[in-house]
Amino acid sequence: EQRSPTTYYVRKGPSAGHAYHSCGMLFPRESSSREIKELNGLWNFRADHSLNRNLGFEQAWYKSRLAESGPVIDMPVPASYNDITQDPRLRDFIGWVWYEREVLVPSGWVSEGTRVVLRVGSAHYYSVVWVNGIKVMEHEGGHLPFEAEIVEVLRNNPGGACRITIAVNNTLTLQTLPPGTIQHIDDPTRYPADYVVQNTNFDFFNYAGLHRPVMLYTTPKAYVDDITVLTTFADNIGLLSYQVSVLGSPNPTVTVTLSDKGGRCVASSTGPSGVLKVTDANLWWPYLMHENPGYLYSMGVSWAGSVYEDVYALPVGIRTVQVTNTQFLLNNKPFYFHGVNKHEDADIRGKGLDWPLMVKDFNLLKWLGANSFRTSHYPYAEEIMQMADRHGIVVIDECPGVGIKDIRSFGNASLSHHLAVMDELVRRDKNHASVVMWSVANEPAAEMPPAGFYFKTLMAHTKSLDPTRPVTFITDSNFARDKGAPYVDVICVNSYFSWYHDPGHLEVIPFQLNTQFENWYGKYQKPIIQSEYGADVVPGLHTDPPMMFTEEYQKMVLQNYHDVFDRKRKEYVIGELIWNFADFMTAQTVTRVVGNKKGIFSRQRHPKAGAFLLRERYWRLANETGLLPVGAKYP
Ligand code: GCB
Repeated sequence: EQRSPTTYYVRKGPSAGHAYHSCGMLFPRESSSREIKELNGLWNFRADHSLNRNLGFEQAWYKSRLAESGPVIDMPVPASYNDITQDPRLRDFIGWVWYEREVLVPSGWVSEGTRVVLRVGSAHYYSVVWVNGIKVMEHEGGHLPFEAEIVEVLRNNPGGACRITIAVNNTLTLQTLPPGTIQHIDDPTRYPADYVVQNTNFDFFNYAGLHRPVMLYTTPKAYVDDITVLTTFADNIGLLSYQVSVLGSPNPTVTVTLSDKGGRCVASSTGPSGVLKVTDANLWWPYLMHENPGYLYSMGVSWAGSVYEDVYALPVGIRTVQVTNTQFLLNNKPFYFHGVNKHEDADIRGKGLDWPLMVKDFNLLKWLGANSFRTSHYPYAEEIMQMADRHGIVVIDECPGVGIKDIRSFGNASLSHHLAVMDELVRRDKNHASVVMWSVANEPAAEMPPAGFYFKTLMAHTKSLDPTRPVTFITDSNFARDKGAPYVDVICVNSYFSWYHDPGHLEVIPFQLNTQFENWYGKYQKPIIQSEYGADVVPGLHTDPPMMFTEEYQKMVLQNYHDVFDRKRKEYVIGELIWNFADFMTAQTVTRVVGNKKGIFSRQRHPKAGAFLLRERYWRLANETGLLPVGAKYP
């Protein structure tokens, strides 16, 4: 574990954490054969403030209780640690922090025939995990889950004691996703001694810590490891082809049943792969496109041997996705994205999963009449994806490929890590009906020479992982020079006319936006989504005529964009996603006022004037483009 002083903020290479490719990553669910113990709540915590951030490893803090090696504070999980205390050194901390939690495991869990798995929903960004002082896993990258079997370790420690220690390092390098650089500044005339900063190229605060639930769960020793479901339909027959992988048993007898919402079994099959046929299938439809959106069946997968049996229930929706030159088809009907970009971001908890916030946000989406969102700029919590499935909110699922601006981040090490992250993302989210497209990056330097090979490889790889969904990345490059665009299925463009370009000049929008669309469509003949547009508002600022940062100005930007969208959506524009759903925290810069204020809701989720404008529009669009009876009204 020794780290040399010159690399002291930097952890091992990205490849270290990817030992789990061949396995599944099913969301833990209780069943007659599986139990769960959530480890949310208070953990012990200490940031390693030593000069090289390496004291925790040198003194092996994982070997005994964290409180024995130094002072600890309470730290809630899930949450970012940054905003929990009043200490600016913790808010802006760079390096290793240590979490610890002790838990008692029921004796039945350590019996023969049971697997106990420790699962971390996400940790930013590099983690090392010990149980009772024994290292059980390492993982590179935030936003995605990782897990390890720990039953052997528990068996060595009678009495059920289980001390979990997790060291988390938030540093970003040119090879991580997102990328970043650690800069050491050695200038005693201008900076304090040992001065280190983390530089990034993305516009959100670099929150860190254990952001999602940590849990222990059990399965039988032979268990359902992964399920893949592909769906289609013909007339009124729904077809689900499934593949189940069972580990730990040579010849498992797999039984699969499909139950409708009322719990009635509508199809069944045996064998590790097969096709389920459902007559009079209820398709999965987006919110506001159908009277009964987000219809989910429950796919019960079980296998039984002479000794063990395992049962797992996976929610599945039946739907198809297809892209033409001018349209995005869901269940063979044109779908128009009227939605938002979001962040996992809120006061105090930062990027930590928060149930009240999550439900509030879905209620706001529905109030707004939004039928979709993009997981800008990283995969969101699985709990959020499940909500999207159930409420019929369509998702463009983005990986953490944000801020790829340095040419050194297009090298082999970066690419192979990026491919591995797509493996993890597709493995986690492949069965979500709400996910209709993968986004492999946001605003990379796509005009640089190596970008062509990089994105060609990345998108081909993603398609090989999932041949059923279109793939894209979000661009802000020049249409003629963008080297990734040839490989996308849908062009997704961000632009901020009258904001970053021609600030204050609303009158340029109709011209520049029209030209943007004509250029991209003219070159590629692919459908286009306006994947970001917007303007900052400090809530409560008003002027007439509208000036930048006022509520009136944001409304005028939106209105001007909408006029062009309304013309172009008759041709090839297939969606509009506002930047942003809510205000969010960023690094401190001269262009940010305690964070990015482009939300149509404040960070506390109060609407600005733009929210009401968008609400009228989205409901009107739903009436025009959905399949609801004409005249369907606000809720
Ligand atoms: C963008 C980025 C987004 C920023 C936004 C802005 O193009 O994709 O991350 O927050 O612009 O407000 O500048």
